[in-house]
Amino acid sequence: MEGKRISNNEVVKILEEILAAMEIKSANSFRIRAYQNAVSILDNLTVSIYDLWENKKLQEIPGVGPGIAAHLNELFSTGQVAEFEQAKEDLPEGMFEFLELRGVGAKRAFKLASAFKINSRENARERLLEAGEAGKIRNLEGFGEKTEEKIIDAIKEQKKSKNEKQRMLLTHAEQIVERIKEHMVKCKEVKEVVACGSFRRRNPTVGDLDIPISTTNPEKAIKHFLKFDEILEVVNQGEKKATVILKNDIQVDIYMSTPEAFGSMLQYFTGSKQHNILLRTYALSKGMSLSEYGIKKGGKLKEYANEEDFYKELGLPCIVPELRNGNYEIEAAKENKFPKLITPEDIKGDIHVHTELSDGVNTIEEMVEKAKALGYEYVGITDHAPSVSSRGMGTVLKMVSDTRKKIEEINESQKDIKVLFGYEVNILVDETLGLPDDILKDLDIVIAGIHAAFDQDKGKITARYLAALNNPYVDVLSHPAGRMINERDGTDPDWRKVFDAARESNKILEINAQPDRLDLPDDLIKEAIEWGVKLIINSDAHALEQMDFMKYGVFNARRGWAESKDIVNTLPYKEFVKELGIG
Ligand code: DGT
Ligand code: CA
Ligand code: CA
Repeated sequence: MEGKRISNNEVVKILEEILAAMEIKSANSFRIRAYQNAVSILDNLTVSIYDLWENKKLQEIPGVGPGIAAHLNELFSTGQVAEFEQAKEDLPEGMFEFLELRGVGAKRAFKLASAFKINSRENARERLLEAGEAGKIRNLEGFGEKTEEKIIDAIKEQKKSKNEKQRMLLTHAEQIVERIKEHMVKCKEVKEVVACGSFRRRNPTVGDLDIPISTTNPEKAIKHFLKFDEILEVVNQGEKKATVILKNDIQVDIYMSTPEAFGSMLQYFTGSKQHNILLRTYALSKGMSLSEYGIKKGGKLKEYANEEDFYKELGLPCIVPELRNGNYEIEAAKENKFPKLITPEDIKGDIHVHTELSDGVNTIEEMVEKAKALGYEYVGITDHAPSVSSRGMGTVLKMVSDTRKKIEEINESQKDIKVLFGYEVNILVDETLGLPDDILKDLDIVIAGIHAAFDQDKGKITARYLAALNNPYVDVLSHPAGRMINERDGTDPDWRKVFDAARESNKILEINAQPDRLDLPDDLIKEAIEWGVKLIINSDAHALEQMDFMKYGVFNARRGWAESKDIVNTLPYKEFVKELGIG
């Protein structure tokens, strides 16, 4: 098939625009849901959608049904979709430029473009900014002064970040690294392929991939690498290194090394830059100089096949990549005072799991089966609490008792795993919780979390957290920093007060393992531990595959210097329930 190559980002943007048009026109809500689902899946793909289309594999993408596949087909063959063009025809075109602004959805975008007659995309945001700065947005129905201010900020922010490329999430980087490795091992002369840089340090986001390759024949290995079918453009090609851009816009730097010097290469390209700078200073004080080729002592270069020997030469134990952030790790290494970091195998259970009873996609039974397959001793089913104000107390009580009964049945029917029952309740703006104490007191687990009004000032956010921590039935504070990577910064409470309150009331702070949350962030994990606060790592899975996200939480905890004793879900069941005061 010959078509018009369109990048994944552009495809997603086109679909998001059509979704907005559907919303304005109040299209069938099932159709909207199906589209939203497909868009979020396509947005997370690391392979080229265009390539899948070319190979007639569109329908193999989960969530892409025949309808969307037909639209994509039309898009790639003709460059547009007739139905989309029609749907957008009578809408002011400027509105589509507003969809990427934080806090602006389809309806607001439509209202803004209509009110100011912004009918073309050209200069649309500039025109909206002008209207905002002239104080005209606040007068529109449903807007107000605060919203006006937010829209102005959002436009300015977007202007700033326009040329800053988004960093990819660690999960996406992992998939790409796997495919590169799969390709490289087909070359006989390649001995080892290790993705270094921020990837190896398990940074939550990765800018580009840095991949040293151990080989006996650099020329052949480079040639082989350049045949990788996801390469869009070769930016730079030398005898021992190459830089390419992949079709998904990711940059990959590869470096060839002999097996004898591979350790030095790994050390150098793992970084971080700050770690390397500090290490170099330390080495200089001992009369040694470092490079990616080895260590020079008295003018003589010595090579290292592995990193252990490289660090040993400096009189240091090999520092784990997650700690190489220029954060006292060299001091700790000098004194051999390293924490024994937690590992994924230490985790004995996951107690933040959603099911179809709220916004998850699987049943309780399916999530329990998955937890068993992961070898856990316990799993907590903690859906978002049903809302008393919208459903009424009678209905809520019935839902709670039905769910409890179901979980009791599962516990009676098998002995492999203990299933705990609880809810994730909202910490509301008025500092109360989403369920009354009468219900909370009978639950095994209460997880409290902020899900709205993140941008309150420090005092108010802190007060909300303290109120939740002071409730005797709350066990865990979920995703405490409220950040969404690449989307929003999150809350900024007075952390010392939050940590104090958690420690004093014996409450647990969560390390949420969702790859776009990783919340608490690593620096706060380190601080919380120093402050004597207990932590738990949860997947917050909304589908059974997401229970595998646990490892990202563990990586993040390692970056925060956490040992297994700092993380309560490394405890076996009996001690864990004692810790939570269950039973
Ligand atoms: P990224 O790609 O932005 O997520 O972050 P990194 O850490 O992967 O950084 P990158 O790709 O610029 O460089 C890869 C590694 O190369 C870095 O972690 C350490 C090493 N490196 C880069 N620039 C320097 C430098 O100026 N001095 C030293 N000593 N090492 C450097
Ligand atoms: Ca990098
Ligand atoms: Ca790089």
